[in-house]
Amino acid sequence: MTRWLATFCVAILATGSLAAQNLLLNPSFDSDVTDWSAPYIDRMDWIASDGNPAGSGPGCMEIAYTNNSGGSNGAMQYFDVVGGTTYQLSGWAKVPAGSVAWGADMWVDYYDASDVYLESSDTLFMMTQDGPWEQVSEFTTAPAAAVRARLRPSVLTASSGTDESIARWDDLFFGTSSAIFVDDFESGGTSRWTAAVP
Ligand SMILES: [Ca+2]
Repeated sequence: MTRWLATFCVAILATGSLAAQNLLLNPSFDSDVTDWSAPYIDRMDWIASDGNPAGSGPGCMEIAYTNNSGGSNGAMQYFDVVGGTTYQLSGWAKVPAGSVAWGADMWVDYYDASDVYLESSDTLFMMTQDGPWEQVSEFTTAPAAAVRARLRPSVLTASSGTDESIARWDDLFFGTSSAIFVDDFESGGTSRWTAAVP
């Protein structure tokens, strides 16, 4: 066992191949919101300092939408994916003071080689207004025909009215997760782990 573990650790150090690759550009918003677009919301702004929830620089993205309907809308970024692959998406979100939003949610839309829409995956997060940063994490599997995806970090708007529903996002990740450790304990469960000696 000791020899196996030592060999394994050397292999990791030698290759670094277990590091997860983030398919997103500018996922940490440390200096701006470059590489993200927001054609369907009222504004997308860079906030210089609102803590650093996951260890990146303090900059984050703020999105706002005023056509409140209880639905969601947000910023977006396109990138290539491999059909049939299971990806992990994660990020940190909050609803800042002054926002009427119910929360935040993250959408992934998949497209085929002809740029035809295939399907979406939605992850919904209810959050406390003027609350702390909260980490969100989910898995999603690209349809077999998918070659491209669109990630949409969004704000879940209030049910009605035209006050700003605002959410902030930071430290986004979309990519293949670690080949070995697929449970970061976000669910509160420990079912993937064992304390017994094999
Ligand atoms: Ca940041």
